[in-house]
Amino acid sequence: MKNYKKDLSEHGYIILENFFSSEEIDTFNNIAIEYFSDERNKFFYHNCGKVITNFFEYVPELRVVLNKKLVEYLKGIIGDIKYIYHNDLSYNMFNNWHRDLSSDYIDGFEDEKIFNLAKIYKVGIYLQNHDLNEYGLSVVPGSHKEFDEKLFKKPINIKSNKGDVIIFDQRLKHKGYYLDEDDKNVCREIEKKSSNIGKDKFEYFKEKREKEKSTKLAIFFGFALENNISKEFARKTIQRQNRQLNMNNYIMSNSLNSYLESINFDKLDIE
Ligand SMILES: O=C(O)CCC(=O)C(=O)O
Repeated sequence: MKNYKKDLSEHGYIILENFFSSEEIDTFNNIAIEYFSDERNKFFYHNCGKVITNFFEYVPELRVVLNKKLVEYLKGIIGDIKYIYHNDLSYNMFNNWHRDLSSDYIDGFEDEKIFNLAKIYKVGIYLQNHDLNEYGLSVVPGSHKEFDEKLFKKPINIKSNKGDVIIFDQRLKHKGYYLDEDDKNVCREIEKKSSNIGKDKFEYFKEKREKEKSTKLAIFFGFALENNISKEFARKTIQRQNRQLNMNNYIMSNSLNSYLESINFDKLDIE
């Protein structure tokens, strides 16, 4: 029997294997591809991919990835967690090494005392297998407890399967698939020549990834235990998502609000 609570606290991440069926993931994958294929839908270009932040609002068909069973599991492992508005769906996005929590989102995060108080987590769901490639999530185990990056252990690449749900502490150092030197050269050329850099990079890598059979769709969403750090993170997340989606403010729709109530997932009170 796995001890998820202990593993999450020790290593900074856990994997709920086969949480969704392969058929469910294929359905999510089709919904995501269809959403991104329609230029009228809200999304933006980022790190060579297409991304929609706050997708629980704009792609309601995908709300089911956050369901009652998952919320119960997460509460059982972590405690009285709250919805913190942080969620994105991405298509072929690159991501180099980073922690999700930084002084951009939390004042004073360069202070080790504040770092140690963070109780913010993330769910990652990849909509394809990553058992035979390195395009899924890589992490530095234990780095969520290590303020000083000089003391990090060796990174590992997680071999996830369709249906697995990855949960990690947002202080954990992690990355997705990143550009190699050839890719970076292509990007530089596009940057020199293109009048629509984001779109042209996306189209170039889309074709390349289709040929290599490495098309990647991924879903990520945050949640947290209630404290002032989580509140600040949620407030800044809403501001960032508004900026990314060219919106002045965000008021949750009644339908998302009712959905969260139906799965017993309270929103973090950020007033
Ligand atoms: O793109 C990935 O696989 C990793 C995503 C990631 O790094 C993030 O959501 O912070």
